[in-house]
Amino acid sequence: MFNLILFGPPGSGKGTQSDKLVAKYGLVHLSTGNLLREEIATKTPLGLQAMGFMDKGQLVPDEVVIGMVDSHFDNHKDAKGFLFDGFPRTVAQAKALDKLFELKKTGINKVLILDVDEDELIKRLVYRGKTSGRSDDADENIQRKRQEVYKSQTLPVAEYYARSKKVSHVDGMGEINEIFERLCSHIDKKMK
Ligand code: B4P
Repeated sequence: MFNLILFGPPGSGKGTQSDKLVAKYGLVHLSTGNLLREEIATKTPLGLQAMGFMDKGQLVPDEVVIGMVDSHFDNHKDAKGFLFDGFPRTVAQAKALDKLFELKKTGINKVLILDVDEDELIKRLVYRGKTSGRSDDADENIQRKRQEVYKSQTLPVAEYYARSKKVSHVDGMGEINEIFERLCSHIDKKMK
């Protein structure tokens, strides 16, 4: 199995790049953001619980997200690998993923972190908000809150993985295809 984590602040392009990466490498895309939005769209109890947190720019509680990832993992037993997009977002989630991997006798091959300036992040999210219809894109205060949450709760995950020497930073500024090529060059080196 080849398991990749794509990491970065809200608006860094994780979703955008994941779509291209899964198409190229045939990995199963596991985006917790997309899974949560599907739960909201179908008005499941989990979705209704998650919506209150997402609309305020907060993270959804760990136990909710971890349970969702567990079942997604089980639904793709024959996968040749996973691309984790937006997960893990807390150290507790990273530890839960380690346990899950231990059970499945697999592990993380690479963690790629997209680095993007904060002004550019806000600009992208404001622009996305004009067309996405996403309630967490609705105003700049929520977006600033999401950047704060990233710094306080999600950045420690990067430190957690830095110890395993599987982490590389990738410049996430510039054209989408240019950034994609940068990501691919790291993955190709690791797959050789
Ligand atoms: P996510 O769905 O993960 O999304 P995101 O962080 O907002 O955006 P992403 O980085 O994927 O950016 P995108 O490609 O769209 O999270 C949403 C919410 O769900 C979280 O706030 C949280 O509440 C909840 N959640 C999700 N996972 C969770 C977890 N594990 N634990 C707890 N809660 C969780 O790019 C942004 C915009 O920029 C797009 O419009 C795109 O077109 C544009 N763009 C991309 N690349 C560009 C480039 N190079 N140049 C210009 N524009 C670009």
